[in-house]
Amino acid sequence: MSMLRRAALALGLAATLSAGTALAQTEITLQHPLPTANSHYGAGAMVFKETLERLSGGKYRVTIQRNDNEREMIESVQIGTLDFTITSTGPVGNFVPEVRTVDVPFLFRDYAHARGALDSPIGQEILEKFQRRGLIGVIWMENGFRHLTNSRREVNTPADIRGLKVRTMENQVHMRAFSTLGALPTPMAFSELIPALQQGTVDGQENPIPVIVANNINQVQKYLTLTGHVYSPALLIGSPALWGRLNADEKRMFQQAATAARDANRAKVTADEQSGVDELRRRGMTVVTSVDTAQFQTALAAAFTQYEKELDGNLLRRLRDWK
Ligand code: EAX
Repeated sequence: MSMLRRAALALGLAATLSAGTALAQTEITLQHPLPTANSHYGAGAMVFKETLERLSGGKYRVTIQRNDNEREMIESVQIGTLDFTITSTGPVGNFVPEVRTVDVPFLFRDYAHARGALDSPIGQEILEKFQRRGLIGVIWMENGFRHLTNSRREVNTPADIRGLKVRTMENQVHMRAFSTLGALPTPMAFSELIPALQQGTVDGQENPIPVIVANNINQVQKYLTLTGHVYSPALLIGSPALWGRLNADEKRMFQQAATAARDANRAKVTADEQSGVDELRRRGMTVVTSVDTAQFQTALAAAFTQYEKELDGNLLRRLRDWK
């Protein structure tokens, strides 16, 4: 066979193989509500992408997109038009009621408590409730302890919150807490938050430091009070349509990528927590750091009574008592 013919055959074979590989490739789309470059969700999303592409030898290619409407993303995952979302638990309780339990104010003592309890069999038990609701709860991730910002005044005590129109997530547990404190909770998707603050439709909002920093919320809010009133978990939620097509080995691969994503996400929260408050002061916010959280917990007594009635009291106690 001539040299030319051998070269042509080799090229043809390479083209077929690459086409075959390209055909075998599966595109995965993951959406989350924050800037990918410098946010705690973005850190997780990037590691998920890198880990899954590496472990699958390129069989899976992950595209990361931003979508700041968490309810919309969860609905898309449920109907199978989106493969994965990283979202806070904000709207999740409307799809998986058991998740409302982890949104109770002052439930978790600190980050170690929250991470340990959610990574324990108790947290796994809640993730297992997702499938019957048409979702796959892949892994707990993290948004962080939420703090209050507003444009009207310094907030030092629960009484200072009275009368403030506070944007909350579309989350019944949070809304009850703020109405118990005498605020006017105004639920809306994250996508509507900045315009609402700019137009003065609401006076304040509450979010973890990483979210406030990544979205420059300091540009539309003057006062920050480190209330730490509730720990905000996040989740990697997958589509049953995709998950059902994975074999056991592939599921393990996706789970490995999810674990690596969670660790990167939490590391970014830890870093942002250490530097974020000083950064927000530098950007001009007035920060109240010493907050008597016992006063806030006392002011929330009526809400806690309701939570005990409406939510799974046993699950609440197990999460609260986890050590
Ligand atoms: O998940 O809606 C919110 O306030 C969330 O904390 C934000 O989208 C990050």
